[in-house]
Amino acid sequence: SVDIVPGCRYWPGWLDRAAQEALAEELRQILIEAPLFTPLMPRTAKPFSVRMSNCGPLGWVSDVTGYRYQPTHPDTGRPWPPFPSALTRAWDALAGVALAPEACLINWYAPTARMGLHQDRDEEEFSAPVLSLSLGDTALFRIGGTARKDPTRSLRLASGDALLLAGPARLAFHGIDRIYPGTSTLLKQPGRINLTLRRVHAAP
Ligand code: MD3
Ligand code: FE
Repeated sequence: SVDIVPGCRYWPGWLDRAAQEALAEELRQILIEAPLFTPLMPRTAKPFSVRMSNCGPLGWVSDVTGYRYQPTHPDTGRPWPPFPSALTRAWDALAGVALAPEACLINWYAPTARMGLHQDRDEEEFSAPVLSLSLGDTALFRIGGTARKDPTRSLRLASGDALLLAGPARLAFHGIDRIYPGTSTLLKQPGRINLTLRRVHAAP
């Protein structure tokens, strides 16, 4: 793996093409059970350009009342589907912690979607890392430090790439500046899926 900033490790091509195809097919089934929803910014109710779903015991949601993790889909009220085994295997291989993940946020980027610079701080356990897997079109990812004004560096995340955010990178500002449509043939439409595996609660 490659170190991007302290605590941020990168494995280009961690999933081979066959593993990407198998995971993409599992995600199609998951998104039938737990359809993509459009998160809204708290207070302003402005929609995110990224659409989302989740799998695992908990899922991240955002609506006009705030950000939170919950065990059910905000539109259907049903529990989130279980993790595909490929995700728990990736966590066991790369996360380097005994704590099991509790949530996997599924982000869907249409070619024009973006995610502004933000920190992930809705979890109570920051000692556990976040593991990201990318599928489909390449994205321009940006990561800085723990202050918004800190300098940033950019990295292209391609289909099959894995990124681990641990230690000082766990609370780093980060975002997605753009998608490069037509850079992958994995998905049946232009766009990108990012999966982030997370521990939400402190160790029992
Ligand atoms: C750095 N997702 O879901 S993945 C997110 O590509 C998110 O969809 C982006 O930011 C995406 O919150 C970036 C890489 C990533 C994920 C989580 C992080 C970087 C991170 C958490 C802390 C620090
Ligand atoms: Fe994030």
